[in-house]
Formats: sequence, structure tokens, C-alpha cells
Amino acid sequence: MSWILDPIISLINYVPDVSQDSRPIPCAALQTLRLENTVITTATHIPGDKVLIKVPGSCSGAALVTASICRVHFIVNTTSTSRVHAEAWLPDEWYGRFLGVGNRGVGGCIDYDMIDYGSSLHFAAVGSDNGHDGNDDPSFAEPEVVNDFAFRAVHVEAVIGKQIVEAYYGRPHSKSYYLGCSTGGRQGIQAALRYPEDFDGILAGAPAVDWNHLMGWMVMLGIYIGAPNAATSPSVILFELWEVVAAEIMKQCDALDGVEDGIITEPDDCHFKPSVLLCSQDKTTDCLTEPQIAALEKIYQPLLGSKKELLYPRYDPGTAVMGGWLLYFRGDIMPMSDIWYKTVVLKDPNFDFSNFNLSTIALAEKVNPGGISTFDGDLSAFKKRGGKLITYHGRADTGIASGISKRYYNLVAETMGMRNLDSFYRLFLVPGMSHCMGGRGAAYFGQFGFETNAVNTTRGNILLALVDWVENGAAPDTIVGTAYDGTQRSHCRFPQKSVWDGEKFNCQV
Ligand SMILES: [Ca+2]
Repeated sequence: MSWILDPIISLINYVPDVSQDSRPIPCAALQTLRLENTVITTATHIPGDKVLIKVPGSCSGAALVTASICRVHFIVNTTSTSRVHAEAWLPDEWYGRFLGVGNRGVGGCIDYDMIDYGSSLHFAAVGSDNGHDGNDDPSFAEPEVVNDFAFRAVHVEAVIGKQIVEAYYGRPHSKSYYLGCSTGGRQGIQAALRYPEDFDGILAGAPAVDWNHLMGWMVMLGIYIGAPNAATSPSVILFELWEVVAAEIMKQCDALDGVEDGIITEPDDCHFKPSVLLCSQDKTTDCLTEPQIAALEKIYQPLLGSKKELLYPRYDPGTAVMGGWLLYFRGDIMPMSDIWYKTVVLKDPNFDFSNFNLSTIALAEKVNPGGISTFDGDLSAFKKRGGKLITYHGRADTGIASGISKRYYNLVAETMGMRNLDSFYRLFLVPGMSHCMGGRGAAYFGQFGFETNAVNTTRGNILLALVDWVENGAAPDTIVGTAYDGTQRSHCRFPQKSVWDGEKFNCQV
């Protein structure tokens, strides 16, 4: 029935569902369910088979339904001034598992792709709008709305979602999981920190942890090339020149890993020297001026604070070849950090980013709206309850420097006094992958639902690998990714490195 992975997920132990007819209540009857602070607005059975449906909110307008589901839309009033809109997609063929999914960017959109993916893999999947509608909702100025965004929406979808699941199927879920990337990755780490009982297994991709410094770093990347006055700035680097920069980075660093394939396996080994691109009397095209060279040197250095302390890791070299400049180097302030500073941190819609500096970043970290930082290394409660955490990060990430995932891993190790976190927390680094997906690397491994060329095993699908770890104790050593051209590569778990032996890449300590 379902279009992916049925034979594989059935290899993992599960309790077969009761038939639809013997369920305690039909789908539509869920509308009469009474839950705390919750209104169930609609409950409709959808036969699936890739039906396109209309969805509420200002984000997408439509969503695809792959599996046959009971679709439940509900609203949870989290306080008198905040509410979370959410949907539960309850598949006819349920394997007993619960799945909460996260959001992207500044949230505000139910991630229908993710809940469709989850329900097509026979999870009862729940996602929310993260407490506000769309990415520029003015209600974001309300502190309780920020609290929903920072920590509460995913907790609410877990608590209320699990009750809806139990009412519909007549029995509670067996295991609970979480799936998200970027902002969704941060939400997953936040769940492990704040609500360790909510999920047995958490898959948190490219997590936007250390949020306040991430937002500040995004602004600084724009400022380095002249934002917000890029039109008159000598350091602005136009689109065509980024092509030149990208080619030079590959020239200097592609072969460091032993193979010239357009992928820099370990960007930390790449010490890109932009000065070779300096214009001269002999070289007047495809070259850069001194202010442009100076801007590049800043972009590829870590962001340091006023006492030279590390605030945020550097932009990964090799990312420019992925079109990274389109995100941060267009000459403006990244819209996401523009909203965050003006609406949430400074509460000043007229703030002039010409006045942005390290003290603005320090202020944001001090205010820490909603406790959003998500940079606490104490996962002991999550570990103690038997939770398993998998994170992954592309090494050519256009949005979030991959160094932050190494840094968070090391923070947890240091905080918990453990040299090796393998028993409950594994980080997989993905060479050549962009933000959460895409890129030249072997970037298809089941982290999203639309990857039909992922390898159909619990080692080729990272969500199934997590299930296998939680339910069978089979921890993943590597994750096999597939590239767009069908080639495959095993992704190593940190701190192992991916090393070329002359014929293939191997994971080595
Ligand atoms: Ca290479």
C-alpha cells in the first residue's frame, strides 16, 4: 500500500494493529473528544493514495496524503495569549509508534511533508505550527508565543497527540519518536533537555542550537559584505564572483581528502586563502578587491566575542559551491534574523542594522527569549530514561555551520563527564551535504520523506535506524547515504573520520 520501505520497517518488531472496524471510535467521532485546553476542530478520514488536500494557515495551501489516514486538526490553548495549531495523521495501518515532528526557519508552518512521511511509515504522526502562523506573524512579539516557539509547541503536540492516538486506536502507543531538522533539530534537542519523557528516540538534524549566537552570526555574515548598505559597500561580492570564489576553494581544498570530487570531506582541514584572487594590473577580471578579500577572510573565520571567546564556528568552506551565497550573501540582512532581532529581542521594528555589533549579540544571549538558547550539555535525564539521540549535519551546510554539531557533542561529553557518548547519542557527519538535504554528497538517507533513492535498510534510512536502536538495541555504526547519481557512501559517527584508502572511504577513529 505505502510507497516506501514497507518490507523493511516490517522487519522491525511491531504489534499489529486491530482492524479498522474494531477500533473503539470511528475517525469523525474524535471531534467529540474532550481534552484539556484543547479544541478538536476537524477529524476526517482520507483514503490516501497521494491525494492533494487543502490545509489551513498561510504557509503552503495544500499537502499530499500518501497513506490512508484519519486526519485530525486541533488547537491547544497553551496560555490565555497563545495557542498551538496542530494536526495528527493517524494511519489505518498503524504499527503502534508515535512520531512528533518539528518546524523549519522561524516556524509557523505545520510540516506536512514530515507528517505525511511519518504516517506513510505507519507512525501516528503529529506536527504543529509552532505557536504562530507563517514566518512573519506579528504575534511573535508576544512572550508566550515565543515560549511556544522556544520549547512548548513540541511538548504540547506530544502530550495531546498521544491522548488522541490512544482514544482513536483504543490503546496507547508503544514507543515515541521525534523527527526534525534545522529549527526542528533545535526543537529535538530542547525536548531531550526539557521534556526527556516525551520521546524514546529523537532524530535532530543540523540543529539550530546555541540559537542566540546563530542569529547573531547570520547577521554578521551579511555585515561582512556590506549589509545593510551593500549597494554602496566596497566589500559586497556579487553573484558572479561567488562562482570564482567557489572554484578557488575547490582548487585549494577538494583534493585534501584524496579525491577530486567536488566534496571537501573535512572542511576543518581547509585553510582557504582568498588573497590569491586579488586583482592586479595583469588580472582585472574574475578577481577580487582588497575589501572583498578582507570580507572573505572574516566569513571563513569563527565568530569571536569581545574577549576573543568563541561565539560561533566558522562558515564551512566548500559551501559556496552549493549556492550558499544565495542565503546569507545577497547584500541584505537575512530575513529570519531580521525578524528575530526586531520583533523578539529588541522590540524595535525600526532598528537600523548599521548599529548591530557584538554587544547586540551579547544582549540577545542575556535576554535569551523563551530560554531558546538550547546549548545546555546536560542530557542526563534523557539518558537515564533510556532515550536515544541521533543528530546529523551536512559538511557543506548553507544555513548552519557544521562545527556547531561537533561543538554541541563535545559540550555534552564535557558536561556529563563522558569521553564517549555512543551509548545514547550519535552524531553523523555528511560530507558534501547542504542544509538538511541536497548537495553533491550522499545526502539521501531517509531524513525526509521524498527520497526514493535512499537505501532501503535500517542502515540506509536514519529514522528506521533510530527505531532499530530504540526497540532492538541495534545502534547504528554508520549511515549509508545515496547521492543524486546513485553512488553511495557510509557516513561516519563523530569523532570518527572518513578516510580514503585509495579505493574507498572508511570510518576510522
Ligand atoms: Ca574531495
